[in-house]
Amino acid sequence: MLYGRMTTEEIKLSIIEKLKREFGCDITDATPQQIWQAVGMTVRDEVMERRAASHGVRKQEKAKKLYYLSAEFLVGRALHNNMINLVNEKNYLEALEQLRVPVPQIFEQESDPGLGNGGLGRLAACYLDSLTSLQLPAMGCTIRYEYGLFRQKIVDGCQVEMPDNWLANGNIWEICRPNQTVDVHFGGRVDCVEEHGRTVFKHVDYKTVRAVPYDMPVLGYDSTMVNMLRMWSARAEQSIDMNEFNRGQYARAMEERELAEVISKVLYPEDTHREGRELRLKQQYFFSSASVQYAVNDFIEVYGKNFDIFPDKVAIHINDTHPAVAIPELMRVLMDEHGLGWDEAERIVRRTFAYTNHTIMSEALEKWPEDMFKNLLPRIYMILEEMNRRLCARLWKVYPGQWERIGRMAILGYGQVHMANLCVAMCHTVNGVSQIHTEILRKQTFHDYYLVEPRKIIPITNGITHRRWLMMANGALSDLIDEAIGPDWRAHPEKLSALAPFAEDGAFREKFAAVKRANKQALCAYLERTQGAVLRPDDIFDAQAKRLHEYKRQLMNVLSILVTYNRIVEDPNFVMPPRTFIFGAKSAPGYGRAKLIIQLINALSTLIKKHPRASKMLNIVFLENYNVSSAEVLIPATDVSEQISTAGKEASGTGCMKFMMNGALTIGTLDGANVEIRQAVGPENIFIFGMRLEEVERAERTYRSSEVYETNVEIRRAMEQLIDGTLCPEDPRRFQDLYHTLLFGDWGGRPDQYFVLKDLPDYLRAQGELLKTWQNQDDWRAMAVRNVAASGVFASDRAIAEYNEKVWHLKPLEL
Ligand code: 26V
Repeated sequence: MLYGRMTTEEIKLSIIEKLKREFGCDITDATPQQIWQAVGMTVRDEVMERRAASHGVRKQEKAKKLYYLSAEFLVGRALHNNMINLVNEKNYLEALEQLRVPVPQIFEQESDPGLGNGGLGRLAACYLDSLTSLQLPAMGCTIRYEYGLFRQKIVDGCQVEMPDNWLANGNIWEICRPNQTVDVHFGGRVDCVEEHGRTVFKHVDYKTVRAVPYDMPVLGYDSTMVNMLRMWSARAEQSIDMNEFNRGQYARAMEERELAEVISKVLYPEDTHREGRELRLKQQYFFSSASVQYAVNDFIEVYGKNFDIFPDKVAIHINDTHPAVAIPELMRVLMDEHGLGWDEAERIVRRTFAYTNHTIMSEALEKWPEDMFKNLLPRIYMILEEMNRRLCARLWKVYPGQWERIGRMAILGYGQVHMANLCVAMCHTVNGVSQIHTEILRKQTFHDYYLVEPRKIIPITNGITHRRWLMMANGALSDLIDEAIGPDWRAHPEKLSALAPFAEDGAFREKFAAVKRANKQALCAYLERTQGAVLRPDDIFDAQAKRLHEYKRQLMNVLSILVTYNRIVEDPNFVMPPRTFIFGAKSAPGYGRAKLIIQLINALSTLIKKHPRASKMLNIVFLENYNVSSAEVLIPATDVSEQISTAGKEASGTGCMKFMMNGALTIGTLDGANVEIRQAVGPENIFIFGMRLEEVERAERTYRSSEVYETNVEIRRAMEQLIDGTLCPEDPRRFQDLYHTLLFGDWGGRPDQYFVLKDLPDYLRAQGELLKTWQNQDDWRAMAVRNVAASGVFASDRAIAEYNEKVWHLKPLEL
């Protein structure tokens, strides 16, 4: 337990004091934003006190430190989370209540940091939370994107991207550390010179971009330690060109600065043009280089230049390939800045880095044109050339004469730089994020490597932090769990298993249902307030919330709803339990078909609303701008979790775990972590349908979508409605592309490459089974309780413990 926790009285006084000092007002005339700031500053005082108390201990103890490099950290709002992790939530909520502050509205004043896009980024945030809670020294490293990804608006059913100005009101959590600024060099050329009888490489004529760090404290639950999320911000070397300015050339005076600083403006800039691709590569090198330089400086401060022990004191984790340039960057720093020889530097690098792969979709396995890479990062390119030469020579011994295979495994080849190959060749450990995904990495994606080093590729199934996704997002369920099994599960989430017997307890099930119902009402209120949507809280709430991608098959969900709609319209006696489908999804701005699917969801929603009888049983709501904060309201209110990707395509999925932990039942394919969810909860407590991986592999050779179309009347009907004006009377051709790709394919590709029509009949069957179960609420609730009870293994504390045991070997800091 902690010292110095503020009492309710102290909190009240502090808030009032801050309002007076910072804004010159009292609580009655403060704006909600000002109140939020005052509460935030009060929490921050406690956070910083903790940080000050634990600061320096890692260095004194000479403990190993992890740098977790990730292009994304979807951390979500910090205020409430910090209250919980300070184990002082009760006092804060009490104080706010006594000050008559409307709590949810105040929490909503905080903007959601736009530092991520999807599962990969949220996973990184969950992992920082667990690392800290387990007292493991770590630093998350990323870019301080000024405008994040984008804010999604739905206008006339279409996605419109707006800048996400998340820093508009400042960011009270961050601490700028200008003294730890480092320089990152782009362009120029490399000169070879002889110095003291050895060849050294001098990078000259480069452009410098300054990397300025901003740190956000990350608290662990009831832990004395504070880790940091370090966000690098790009600054020009010179803020303004005075010569140009004095000549009245104001735009030109600022030009250099704008060009340098564009690096930290947005996450995943559009890469459908060369400038965009180059900017992404710049971003990757920018934060990877800054992080590596910092890690080395920090190491030297504690251990001097004793680089032999570098891998015993520093672990660097590459989250997907985005930060892969950190690998040659560490080579560069060790050789060019500290004079190590190649062999020595390579030995250190190989023991330092580990890599997680998050997707097998080929378009996401990053490759860069060699000429672009060479122009932008000439010294790094040279290092890759040498690395590649040595790699191919080694592979030649294992695979003599097999040029094609060696070409597939090479870092440089066919005019491109292969980032995944770089990672697999140079990291000591590579992991997949679920069992099935790891099998695919071993048997397909990295098979050639697997044959050479069978123990390098290991499975570590993803996890989520139960602190944010249960304790914080679902306080009522958390209290109910305490009542049943005591509060031990909060520090040890695996103990949620003790809840299993309560599935058979009628009184408990009633209370459980009451919590769900209250959460559904809260979601209704939220959607009404934020986007004017009206929902019926007694409907089945069915959610598919994740990035929009064809492999995730939102389209299959839509077609299934359309089939149901047709059944209702055609049969006046048709009845079913009323059901609201909630979609939350952002599409990549340049991904036209994904955007079209968003339009289709909204068009079907409109069609249903127009039909008096259908609208009594069906409702579709598109949750605008799905993000961490709206997920926190959506997930606790959901009854049915849609996890319906084509088998083999979803690396893991983590939404599935969050829904499960909040008592939703899953309808899903045997893909990603669904496989493990089924193992954990038992096949009778989940609705599984669709092709298995082996069947997908077979169908890849034999499947013809036209067969389904020709033999299944309901599916044919729904398909025809895509092109006959039913869904878009003013533009009947609107959805033609979707029809066409399902039946004929595109760019010479296979029709229906994600097997939407193929799996649709079995999906409809599973939906029927699900509805039958819903009719017996006792059964349904018992199943839901069993899902919560079985969700403990999906806590990120378990995942991080596995990473630490198998990959990082950090020691918990005792304070
Ligand atoms: C790839 C690309 C490709 C070009 C367009 C922009 C863009 C942005 C991000 C990525 C990488 C996405 C990788 C990712 O988010 N993977 C997800 O990782 C989760 C955590 O492991 C996992 O649960 C999901 O299954 C996986 O899709």
